[in-house]
Amino acid sequence: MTASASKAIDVAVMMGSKSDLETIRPAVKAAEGLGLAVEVRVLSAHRTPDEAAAFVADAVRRGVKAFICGAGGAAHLAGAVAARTTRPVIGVPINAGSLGGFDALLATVQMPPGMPVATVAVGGAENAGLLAAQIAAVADPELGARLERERAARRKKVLESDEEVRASASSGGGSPGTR
Ligand code: C2R
Repeated sequence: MTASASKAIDVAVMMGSKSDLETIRPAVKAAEGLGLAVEVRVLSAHRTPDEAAAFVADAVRRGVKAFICGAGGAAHLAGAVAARTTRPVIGVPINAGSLGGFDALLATVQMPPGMPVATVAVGGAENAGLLAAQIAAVADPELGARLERERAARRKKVLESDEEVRASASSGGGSPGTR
């Protein structure tokens, strides 16, 4: 067992293939940016079912607060993880083929009663990271405060854009930032 294998984890990020990595990366960035301990694994319900199940048990033992599972096509990973734990599972459907991610969306979101998977948009990894942090924040007021600051920063950005667009529109100029 490596040293990292026994460390505490807040969020476990799993993906069905290394080809999903770039799509899932914003989940890792969002969760780590909020100070959470994240472990990232390539594990498949189809191709490595035993290793995936073993990791779920290990992550639970290490205190994981939420799982994020990204997969494309016949995306069963989130459901397979949900079947093995009552910790919250967030599914990220990934556009990995000819159906634009609609296949993965349906496979992830259409869980049977009793096995919930909180499904974000196709490719919505950033929201998955934020949602995992919101789940963890229920028992962590400091994390909750960091999330409030993150929201406030987003709000400020939109209001600045609004200001900029209104100023350029009223001066009859072209699109802001292009002049
Ligand atoms: P490859 O690029 O490795 O052929 O994988 C992966 O998430 C990926 O998007 C193609 C797609 O297959 C998906 N995959 C799943 C699962 N394992 C791999 N949907 C699973 O367990 O659900």
